[in-house]
Amino acid sequence: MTIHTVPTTPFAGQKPGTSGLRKKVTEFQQPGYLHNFVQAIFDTIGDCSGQTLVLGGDGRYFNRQAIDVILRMAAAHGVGRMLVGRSGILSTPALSCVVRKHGAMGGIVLSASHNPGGPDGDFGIKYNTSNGGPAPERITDAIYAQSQVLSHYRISDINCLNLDQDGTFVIEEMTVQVIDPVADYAELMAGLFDFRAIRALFAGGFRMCFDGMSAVGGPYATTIIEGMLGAPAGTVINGVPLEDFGGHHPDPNPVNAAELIARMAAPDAPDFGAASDGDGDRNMIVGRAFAVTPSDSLAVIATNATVAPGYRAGIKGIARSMPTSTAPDRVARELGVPCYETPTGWKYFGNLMDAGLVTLCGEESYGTGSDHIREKDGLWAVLFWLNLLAVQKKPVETIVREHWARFGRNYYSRHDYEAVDAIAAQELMARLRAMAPSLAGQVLNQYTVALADDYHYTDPVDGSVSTQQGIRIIMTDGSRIVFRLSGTGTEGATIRLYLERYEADPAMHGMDAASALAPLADIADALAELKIRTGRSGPTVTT
Ligand code: VG1
Ligand code: CO
Repeated sequence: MTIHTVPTTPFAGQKPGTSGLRKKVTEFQQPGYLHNFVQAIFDTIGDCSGQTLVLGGDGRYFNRQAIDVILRMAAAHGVGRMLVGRSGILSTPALSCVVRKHGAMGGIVLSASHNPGGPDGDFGIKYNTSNGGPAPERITDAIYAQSQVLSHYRISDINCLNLDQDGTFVIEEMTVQVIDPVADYAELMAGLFDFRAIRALFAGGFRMCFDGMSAVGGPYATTIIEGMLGAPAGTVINGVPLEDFGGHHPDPNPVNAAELIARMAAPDAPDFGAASDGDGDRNMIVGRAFAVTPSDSLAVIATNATVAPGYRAGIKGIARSMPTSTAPDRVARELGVPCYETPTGWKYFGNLMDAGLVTLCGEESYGTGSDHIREKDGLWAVLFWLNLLAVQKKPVETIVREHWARFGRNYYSRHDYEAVDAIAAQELMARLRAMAPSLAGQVLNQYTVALADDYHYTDPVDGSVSTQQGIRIIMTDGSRIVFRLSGTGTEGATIRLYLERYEADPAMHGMDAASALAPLADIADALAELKIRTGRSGPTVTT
């Protein structure tokens, strides 16, 4: 066993985006590419001697090779103990749970989340800090800066070991502990939710379909929903993680989880449907022929938080990302708790949760979670809904419609223009940025603009500032149009257009979202010249 110092030269563009560094697998396969980024992480986090780190990923193609490299580099950097999920598997929320439970210094997550996998798909890597959450910008910026100047990496030449069985072994001075990827997480869930009530629900004939999307969520859902909660075998579909997710896009929305949506629309549909994404941190909630928007799901969870034992004492506050609908804000107002608005990406919620300012967080992109960990948590949201259904014994659709009747309905939709020309996308955003200051007061169709700006955020806890987080155009009635560029894509640029319209009158709650939002979509297209500038006749994906 020898530790080698290997000369290397920087790769351009190793800049973490919304959630870590995401690139094509082929880019990661270049000799030294992964090594350089991991070296930049070790250089940035400093002395790890005697410390514990956690390592795991969503099992996609290249996961195993990456685990091998990272273990050998961690050993070369004197890490005391590495907790690794069996076979290199840990969902993103499970990794966050393990970091917190075992007092680790941090963790390395291997995932490109909702992006497709396989040899032609995407791979990703992200560093999480000791609170279990994604590293804040100041750390990801430092990792990037280091990746651009480093001249060597350090790695042990030890042959890597069998990670398919639980156990402990030593490489160099580092102890490697292979752990059950599900156990710690399952125990945490059992403490938050009323498993007895949910078991009784299933025992009474309640039927559910959970779509694991051939991603990492499957084993967690199978152990907890079919195992601990007694749902019949077959409740979890696509429950075995595949390196390429069966060729699908592991993104739980009505477009990509079409199989689940079809089952939930069938005459013999189960009572409840759900799905999670590549790394298990997103969720979609579906009733019979009724998909719940993520923003509404967060609002419903906030309204009913106290049904779950872990939240009996009530919630301290809510945080949502800026493009997420303002439905949760209305709940926060009624509960008398604060509602924070942050830029897109879970890393912005960490400080708020650490400071005890919020309990629940959510994003429009099918992400929901709480301060039980510091990542969004797909299965947590599903278990919350199961707990709610076990208590209220009403269909999902009824729960949501009653919520709208009480708080009003926020019609909401996101339009994605994927893989458009990067320069055209930059120009489109630059033009909107320049236009924003003059929009206030303008009348656009039936709307009047109250405020238009390029959203920036000052973290209330540490005062850090994040600029250029999306162009928002807010109308006098609270309706909104938001434009931003994706920070997780790996091809060209992806423009996201977010549309929201608030409707207080229950008589107006029966429209489909597309028609309700059509006037706002027209205004957005006219302002941004979306179709002309992207050369597309419409969005690639509408959710
Ligand atoms: C997207 C979503 C964002 C989410 C991020 C990571 O980012 O919009 O809300 O936090 O993905 O989710 P972007 O920059 O592409 O819009 V995950 O489940 O891919 O880690
Ligand atoms: Co994800």
